[in-house]
Amino acid sequence: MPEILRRTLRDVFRHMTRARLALLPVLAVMLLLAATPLMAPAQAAAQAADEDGYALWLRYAPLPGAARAQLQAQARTVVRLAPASPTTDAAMAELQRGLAGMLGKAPATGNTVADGALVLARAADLPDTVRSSLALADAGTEGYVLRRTRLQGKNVFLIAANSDIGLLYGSFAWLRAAASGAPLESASAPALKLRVLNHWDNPDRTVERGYAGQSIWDWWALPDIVDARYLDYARANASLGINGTVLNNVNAKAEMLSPAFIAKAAALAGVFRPYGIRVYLSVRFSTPLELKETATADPLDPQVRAWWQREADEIYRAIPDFGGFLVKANSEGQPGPQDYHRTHVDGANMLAAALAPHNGAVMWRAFVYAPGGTKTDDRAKQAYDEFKPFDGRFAPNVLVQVKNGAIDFQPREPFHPLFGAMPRTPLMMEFQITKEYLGFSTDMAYLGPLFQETLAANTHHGSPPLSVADVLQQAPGKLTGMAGVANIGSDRNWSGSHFDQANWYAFGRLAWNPRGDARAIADEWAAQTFSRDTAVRGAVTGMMMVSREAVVNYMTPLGLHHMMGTGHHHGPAPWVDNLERPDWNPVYYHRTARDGIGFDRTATGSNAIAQYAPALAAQLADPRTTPEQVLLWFHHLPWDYRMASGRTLWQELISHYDRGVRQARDMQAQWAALAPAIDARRHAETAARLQRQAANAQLWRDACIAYFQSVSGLPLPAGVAPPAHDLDHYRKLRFPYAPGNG
Ligand code: GCV
Repeated sequence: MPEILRRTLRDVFRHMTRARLALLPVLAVMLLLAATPLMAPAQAAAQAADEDGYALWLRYAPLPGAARAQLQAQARTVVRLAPASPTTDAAMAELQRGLAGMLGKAPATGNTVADGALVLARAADLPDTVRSSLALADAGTEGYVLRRTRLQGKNVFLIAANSDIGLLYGSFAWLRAAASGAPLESASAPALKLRVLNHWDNPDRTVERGYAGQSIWDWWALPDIVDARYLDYARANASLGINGTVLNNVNAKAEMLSPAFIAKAAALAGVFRPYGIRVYLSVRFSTPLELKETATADPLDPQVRAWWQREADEIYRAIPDFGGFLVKANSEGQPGPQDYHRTHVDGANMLAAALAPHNGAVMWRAFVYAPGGTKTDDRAKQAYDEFKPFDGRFAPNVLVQVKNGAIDFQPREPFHPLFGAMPRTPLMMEFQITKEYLGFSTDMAYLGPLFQETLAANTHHGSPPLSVADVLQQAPGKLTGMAGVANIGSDRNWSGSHFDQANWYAFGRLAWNPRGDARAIADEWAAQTFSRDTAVRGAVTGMMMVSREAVVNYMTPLGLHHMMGTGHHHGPAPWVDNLERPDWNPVYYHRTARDGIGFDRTATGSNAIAQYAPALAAQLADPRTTPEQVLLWFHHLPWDYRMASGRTLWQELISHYDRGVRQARDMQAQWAALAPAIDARRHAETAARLQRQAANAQLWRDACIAYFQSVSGLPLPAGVAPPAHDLDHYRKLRFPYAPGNG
């Protein structure tokens, strides 16, 4: 989009009053008309067919002429030298599907090597000379090498790997490169072993914090009726290298381990197996007790241990490659070993013993906080306090699964202090892909930058200092992993909005390579999902890269956190101070007062900074050396505190809220200008969401400023628009049917 149009639009939006926002649809049409001539005819043609988003990034859209001819030359036939298996069948089918889409015609398949063949071969299927030129040892058990080479005297393109699943991943990588216009030759292997989605799906098909319809698991119909969609789910995940799925909510029901549900899980496992995806279950710690099969759930009780062993044996009879258990224990009212005066180690190791003979793993969550908020003066400290002393005491098949930050998936959190603090324990990252606190699936917030920011953070532990990504990989020979709380549901477009698909995508790509670049991932996704055209994908990527920061700005800038509405977590409610647990109240976190704002986590406050490595703690002890992005997470500062910009904290805070609103409006305008290049359906569906997002941004901005002003007593800086309503108006807003409270 040309700069002049961008600036004009920005000014228009900036000066719009709320009443005029109603005119946005009209403006969108005007923009559409105005922008049409800016697009090349080819782009305009590309928008013809409406799309519903079901195909995700696996659309395999027809390639433009030159690219098509080039690709055709690399895949005149598709040849399988590897033996037939369900997994190589899947690879062949995907290559056929992808090439048919991109070239307009599926190439012939066979097993005769000819010039221009695309060849699938395992190391064992290749002559020594070719094998040794490929450095396949680096590919490990899941990686691949994509290389032009000579084979049997012919020029071929080789997809090579040490295993069938490597061939499938290599096929997806080859198709991704072809679809997005990236170099076809590459080699890659995953950095982490377990790359797992966590579904928070309930047996009644509600989804806790789900904003994409119902659960995609039709539990009622399973195992007899197996929806074809499960296969597409497997394809999409395998295309990213995701190799595990926890089917049910961490707030688990005991029935999930009943024979009926094991049979349902087994049916899903059967669909996923060729795609390298293992099924896991979240388990309720008190299951044997609740099913009335034992008199206690004490992890040291022999009968309880025997019960879990029998249960594991039974699961593995039904699902031989079952992945293991995910456990939320002694957190938010869930049962756990502490109910019997036992420890997290006792609980995790009991389950680990039951799974070990079958090669299963326990993912034991570190998201714990005490009932009543009584155990500590700062909820942010509890996980570290409880888990750090147990470093090195968990069984080898236990991973401690740690959320990216110490509170709860806020728009921005500093990395969790446990990363780097438990060097003798495999720590597994837990990100939230579903956007519980970032505007559900209505607001656009591309999470790639959030994920990358955490993974790249310097823990200051180790020498040389380890990043969070290094920590995830730090235990050679041990289990490693990354989990993402899924944003997938029964909605036709899978994720509730088209752009939320990018968060699933980014999670998968970063689970494969935690050092990946969020912008490059966005660009790759945009090319496959919308258009290969440089200008279009550039504009889409530009919006995506701003979107999460926009949300931070209009919701919780400068390190503020946990200011959302009660229960459903939609909308601003910084004033809430009456919930039974102190650490459920927003006022507990932002501590707005006449004298200033922010949570003092230095030595004069909760001293949570001491949980970080000394060099980092020293940096965080001083507001001057604390990054402004997280300033109020660590410090309570006076309103007239001077920021790096020269503005006071009060002025700066307000300027962030205003910036967030502007950014939301800018995204609307940028998207409007893309109308000629995107199919009408996906364009309109996204435009409607962006309009809602702009209104949501305004609501957050106005409500928060009204609240802060009511406490600080300060006048608004000159030129700042007052909130549209008084504080009472915002306090009275209710959202009784907000989704995701399943
Ligand atoms: C599954 C937050 C969410 C809960 C979620 C919990 C968790 O508190 O609001 O819905 O429960 O995190 O991660 O266990």
